[in-house]
Amino acid sequence: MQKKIINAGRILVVGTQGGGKTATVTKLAARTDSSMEYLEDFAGTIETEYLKVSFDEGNFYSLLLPIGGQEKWAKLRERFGSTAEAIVAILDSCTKQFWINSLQQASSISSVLPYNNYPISFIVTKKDLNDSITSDADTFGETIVEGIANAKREGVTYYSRGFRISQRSFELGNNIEKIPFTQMEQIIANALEQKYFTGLEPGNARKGRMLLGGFSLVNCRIFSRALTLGLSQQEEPGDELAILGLLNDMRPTMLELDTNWTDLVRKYPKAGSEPIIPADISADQINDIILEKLLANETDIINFEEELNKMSHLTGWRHVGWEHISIFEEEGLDKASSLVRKIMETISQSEQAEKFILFDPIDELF
Ligand SMILES: Nc1nc2c(ncn2[C@@H]2O[C@H](COP(=O)(O)OP(=O)(O)OP(=O)(O)O)[C@@H](O)[C@H]2O)c(=O)[nH]1
Ligand SMILES: [Mg+2]
Repeated sequence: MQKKIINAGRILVVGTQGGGKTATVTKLAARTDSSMEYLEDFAGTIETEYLKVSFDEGNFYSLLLPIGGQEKWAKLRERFGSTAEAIVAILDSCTKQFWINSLQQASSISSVLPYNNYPISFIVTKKDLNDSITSDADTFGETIVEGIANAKREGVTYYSRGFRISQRSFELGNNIEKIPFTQMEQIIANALEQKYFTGLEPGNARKGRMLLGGFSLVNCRIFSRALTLGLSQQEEPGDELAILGLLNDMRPTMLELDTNWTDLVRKYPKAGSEPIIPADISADQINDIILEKLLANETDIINFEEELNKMSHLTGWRHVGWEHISIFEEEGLDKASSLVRKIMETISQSEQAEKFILFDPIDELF
């Protein structure tokens, strides 16, 4: 008897940059395709990738498309979204302030989807790192307070234009009371990099060893940015989505990319004035912010799920489920894999809907 081969369609994987879209999907694809391997990469996805995830000896499959999470891929995301069969949103469990950006990416697609019962699910990543940081939160606080003290005394050295290539520096001075966001982001990234990595080589982000499980160079940067945001205050408050958009514009720190808040705010005019961080912040305060504002727990995930469900009458979504996983544990990959399979099965239940038909402006006007 001839076997039936089912292609369940294309599944779009969205979420804020550095959340783990490429890593998660590549690991899933590698389970059935031995030529695939996930290699840690300092650069983010350019445009998109096409990765085949299959079940039943390859007879039931989908193409998963992790779209680059940075803001510059917004139009591409919408264009690809209009022909995708389902959405998986990726949320980083170590930077929960950025979740709203992932949700925004998913909903930007649903405005172009002519479907009801459209399958959506979310995968919360970096469970391993969430655990490591929780148990090391005290050390994070102390390391950063030390980093600020060093920066005041000796100034800050950083590298731009590629990994550790062109060296640059800035002074803070001993009497500084408020540190601007751009500089604080670099101080935190430097302090954590110095504490949690060894053997880093200029020009080669793949060399060097992590000293804290799962805390990659990319994770160090995404986390430093989220923590700087968590510690900051803004004199002229900006719009939350504009701020998150601005922060999601680049993968390295702003200074490593030779940019800063003042330049970026021209692109995100609603983001408000550059946030500042009190220079005398204590290790305990940092610790509290990490635990309250950055690291997600079960309640955060359930609240997010409620938000998603509340939106479904507008979006046409049918929420299929969620998992909180680490891509470095088989158990996590098993869960993600079952979830993807469930999404693929749900695809056949989505229905064409009238409500999203776009009006024709020419017809309306004449
Ligand atoms: N510790 C830990 N790190 C993870 C996990 N999943 C992803 N990462 C790390 O997160 C970083 C970013 O992962 P990517 O897969 O490149 O993120 P992305 O969402 O594709 O990012 P863009 O392509 O920029 O949109 C990498 O250093 C990954 O190794 C996880 O479960 N645990
Ligand atoms: Mg990617």
